[in-house]
Parts: sequence; C-alpha cells; structure tokens
Amino acid sequence: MAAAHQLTRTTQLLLLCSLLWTQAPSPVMSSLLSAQTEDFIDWWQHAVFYQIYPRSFKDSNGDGIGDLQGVIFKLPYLAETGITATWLSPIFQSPMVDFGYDISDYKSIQPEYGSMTDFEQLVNTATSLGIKIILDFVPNHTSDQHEWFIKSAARDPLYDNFYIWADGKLDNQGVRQPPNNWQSVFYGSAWQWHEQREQYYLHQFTKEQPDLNFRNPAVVRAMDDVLLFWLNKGVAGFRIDALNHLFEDEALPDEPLNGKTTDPLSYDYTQHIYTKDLPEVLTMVQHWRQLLDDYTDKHSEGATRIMMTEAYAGLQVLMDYYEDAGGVRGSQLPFNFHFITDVNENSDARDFVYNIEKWLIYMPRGHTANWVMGNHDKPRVATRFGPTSVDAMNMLLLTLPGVAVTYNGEELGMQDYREISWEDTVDPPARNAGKLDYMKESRDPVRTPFQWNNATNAGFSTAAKTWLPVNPNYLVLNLEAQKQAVKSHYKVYKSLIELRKLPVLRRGRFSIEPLSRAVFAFKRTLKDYNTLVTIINVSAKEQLVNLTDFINRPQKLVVEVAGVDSVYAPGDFSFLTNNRTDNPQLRLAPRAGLVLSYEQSGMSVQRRLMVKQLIKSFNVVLVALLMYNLWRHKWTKVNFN
Ligand SMILES: [Ca+2]
Ligand SMILES: [Ca+2]
Repeated sequence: MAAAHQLTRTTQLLLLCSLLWTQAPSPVMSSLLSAQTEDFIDWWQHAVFYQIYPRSFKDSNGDGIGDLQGVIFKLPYLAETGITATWLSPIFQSPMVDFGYDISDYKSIQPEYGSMTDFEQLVNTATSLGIKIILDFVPNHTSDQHEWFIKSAARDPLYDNFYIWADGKLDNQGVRQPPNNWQSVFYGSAWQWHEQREQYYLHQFTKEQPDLNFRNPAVVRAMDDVLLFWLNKGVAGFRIDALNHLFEDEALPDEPLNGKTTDPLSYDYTQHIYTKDLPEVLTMVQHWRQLLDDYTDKHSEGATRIMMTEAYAGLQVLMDYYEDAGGVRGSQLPFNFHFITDVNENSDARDFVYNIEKWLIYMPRGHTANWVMGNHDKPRVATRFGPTSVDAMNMLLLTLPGVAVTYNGEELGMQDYREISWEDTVDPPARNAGKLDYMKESRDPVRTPFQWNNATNAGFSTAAKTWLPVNPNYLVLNLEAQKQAVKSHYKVYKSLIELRKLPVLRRGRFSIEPLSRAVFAFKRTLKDYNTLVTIINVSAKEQLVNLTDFINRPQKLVVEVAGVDSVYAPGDFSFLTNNRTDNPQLRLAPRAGLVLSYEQSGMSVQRRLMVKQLIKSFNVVLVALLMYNLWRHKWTKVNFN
C-alpha cells in the first residue's frame, strides 16, 4: 500500500507539471498570433509615401520640364529604394500659374507632362513594381480658365453659383471696394473684380485660382465625379490640397486684425476666423471618406483607397479629421507637419520629444500616426536643420511608428538653392513680393530639378535651359555619387527602409525620452523580437551618451544604422559589451543619430524558440511517464489485491 500511495503522489506531481507546461504557448501558436496581428496592418499603415514633384523629377523629351514618361523611367529607382507608395503633385491640365494647382480640366493630363495613355502606363508600371499611386486633389479652387468658371462668369444658370461671387461696396469717395478685408494667402486682396459678371469673386490663392462654392451641392457632385474618374483609372487614393480653406463664412464679415503687420495686403494682417477651419470642412472630409470606403467595398479586388489631407491647422482640428467626437471617420492621414512647423535647428531634445508625444497623445485610438519631413512648399531638411542633420532626421522619420512622408530628393539630402535670380523666379508669392523681397516668399529653391548624376542638368534634362535652374552643387551632391560612395545619405535612407520591414518597426510599442537637452532616444519593442533604439543628437556639438538607464543594461547592443559622420558602422557592438565600467558611453557626432538593437531578455529569438521547443519535447516525455505511472499503479494495485 505504501508503494502504491507513493506512486499516486508522483502521478499527481507529474500531472500538475504537465498541466502547467501545457499552458505555455507553443512556438507554432505564437507565430499564428503574430500572423493574425500582422493582418491588421493595411498597405498604407506602414508605407513610406514618396512625394514626386513631377515638373522637377525627370524630363524625358528635353524640353526642360519633368513629365510622366520621366516618372515612369524612374519608377524602378523607387522600387529599388524600397518605396511602395507615392503621391504626385498635380499633373492635370493647367495654365501653370501656380504650377498645376490651378486646374482647368480635372480629367485631362497637362500636355507638357504627357497624355492619358502615359498616365495609364504609369499606373500599370507602378502596379507591376508594387508601387501605389496617389494623386493630388485640388478642391478649393479651379483655374480661371476652367470651363465652370467661364460659364459661371457668364451667369450660365447651371454654373451661376459654382464660385463665391459678391458685390463690392463703395467707399467714402464713392470708389468701388472689395466686400471685406480678406487677403489672399499669396498677398493682396482675396477679391478680384470680374468685368463681365460685374461682381467680385473670391480667391484665397492667386487671382487665377477662383474658390469653388462647396455650399452648392452641384459643386460637391462635380468634384465627387472627379474622384471617381481617377479611382476608375486605378489610383489608390488622394492627397487633398489646402483642405482647411474649403469654406468661408457666408455673411462675408471682416476678419479681426492680427497685430502682426501693418500691411493690409499681407496674409498676416488678419486672423482667419471666417476663411479657415470652418466646421463645414469636416463634413466634406467625412463625405469623401465615405466615397472612398464605398468604392473600396465595391472594388474589393483593389487596395483600400485612402486620403491624406493637407491642412496647416491646430492639433484638435487635425484629430477631428481622423475621427470626430461622434466616432465618424475621415482622413486616414491628416498630414502631421510638426517637424516642419514646430521644430527647427534651435530646438532642443525636449522640444522634439514634446512635438512627437503630443501627436500620439491626441491621436484617437486605432488610428495611424504620420510624420511629414518635407514638401514642395517648405525649406528642405538640410536647410531647416543643417546639412549634417540629414541622416538623423531620416532615422527619426523612418523609425517612428506609422507612416513616413518623404519629399523627393530628401533621400540624398538635397539642399535649397537660394541663389535663384529674380529673373529666373517663377513662384507666384515670390513674384507678388517683388524684386527686393522675393526670396523670403519663394518656394522655387525647394523645387529645383532632382539631382540624378553629374551630367548636364544633373541628368534631369538635356535641355539648354530647365524650367527652374539646377542647384550647381549637383556636381558633388547627386544620386549616382551617393550610390558609389562607401557611405552616403542615400545608403543610410535605403538601409532604414529595409529596416522598416522588421515586425518591431511595423507594430512595436513606442516610448520616448529626452536623455539631456541635446539628445533624445526612443525604443520600439515587440515580444519575441529584438528591441530597436533610435538616438538623436539635435545639438551642434558632439555628445557622449550614457544609455544605461534608458535600456536597462542590455547584454549586447548592435548598431543597425549609422550616419555618414558616425564613428560606428552597422554591425558594431563591441563599444558597450567590452566596456568594463558601469558607465558605457556612445559617441554621437553633431546632429547625428544612431539606430541600435538589443535582445531584450539577453536571449535571441532563435534561442528562445529553441527553449520553447525543448519544453514541448519535455512535456511529451512527462505525459509518457505519467501514462506509465498510471499503468504501473493499476498493475501494482491488482497484484496487491
Ligand atoms: Ca518634358
Ligand atoms: Ca474656399
């Protein structure tokens, strides 16, 4: 009996152990769970959106102007770089007063850019290379050459109310004046007298860009029709231009003065409370979202069709675009311009951390963050933060959670060309500012042709003269040179895109801290994967960084990506592991960054999986032992009886 009792106890113990071990998920189960989580990441949620400015990207026929065949020719370059999504500045028929943002026919391609056949070829080639095409949608205004405007000016009953028309008023001297004190974003009154119609029309941008009247349902329908036209051509969505200028107060009241300037023609003269961010804007965003979702549902063979929206607006306005308080969804990607507007080369580490955190804190649950590092309207990274900061800013952009938006040329660290003469200046706000002040307003310096190589016109065009001059620094700063160099901004950029494929960057958790006034660091963590840490020195001085507290003494740190000025190279790890002190220090060059990885538990993923496999095998042995014990116990009992 004693022996039998002993055996029963062993059996119980074994049974308990067996039960405990079967609670641990098997590696197979873990990978199934990961796969399910992965399925929730839609194509756009982790994409790098590469903005092409077609006029300056590549000229295929030697007229000095970039075109669609040029874009097609360079699509393999994007694929090779790892880009899977683009957005193209406008390619539609336009008198080019504002370089395509003044559209005279939304459904035609601008002839100097190519034909509809070229566009179809562009979509097909992009699709075959795994690249999605997003088009620029410019709803606020048309060109004054658009048929709708011509008919509206002629009071055609179908188009009479398509634009914002108003009578002027007479001043004390009996001279006709605009209806109110609103100014154009590009300087001067926002009102232009139209001789034929004998009324003023509103233009928030140039006088050749009359504002559409979105309070007229016929305008909404006409613009929906434009969206559907391009969706049927196979585009994956739209970047929506100047969104927050869409509506104005119908009563046309004067705006209160701002106090920033005494010049009544400057856009800074008034506070734009009646011409910007009106609540009606949100209803249009939600309307377009519905249109895109309906289209995706009906054409499920294609990808989710998305919108990204351009609005330099307050944080709460932008968050409502994502999803309003009632849970109605709008823009998938309300552009986050905070790296452009809220930090500069004088910002310290705390400013960056605050800037990044505020977006994530305000963003409604279940939405995707986005980070825009540049565009065709704002100075380039090398000019805003200094040329030595290019790699660090790309590390920041590409290792933060969510979507990254890169303006063409930023992968090379292209620089603003600020020596463009008044004679060569073409940008409307610069021309409006006049010969003395044009460079303060000009966007031409950020729009110069792409620097492909050191041949004529940087390989952009064979023309004697290009539409904007090429930055003469192309002789040294060009893609070809950066591909050949051992270290280059392009190589750093490309390795970061490669790194983005890691699950930890696709869906890892995020935490960030300023380590000092000069340096901040953030980490991305995901169960079963190495943790990634990005460290950025935003100061103009070299920094020695102690990471001990931030990463909780990992056993081994490995450099994943280092900038061109770094003393470290990818694969380096000895600088921390061989350090015998408790004070390991990293050396960061001025305005440099580093991306590191470490094994969170001190055990590699492979080793951890091996241990799990061992546990599973051990479990099988235990069950066998248990069975054996049960059998033997029964046999013993029988014998005793
Ligand atoms: Ca051309
Ligand atoms: Ca408007």
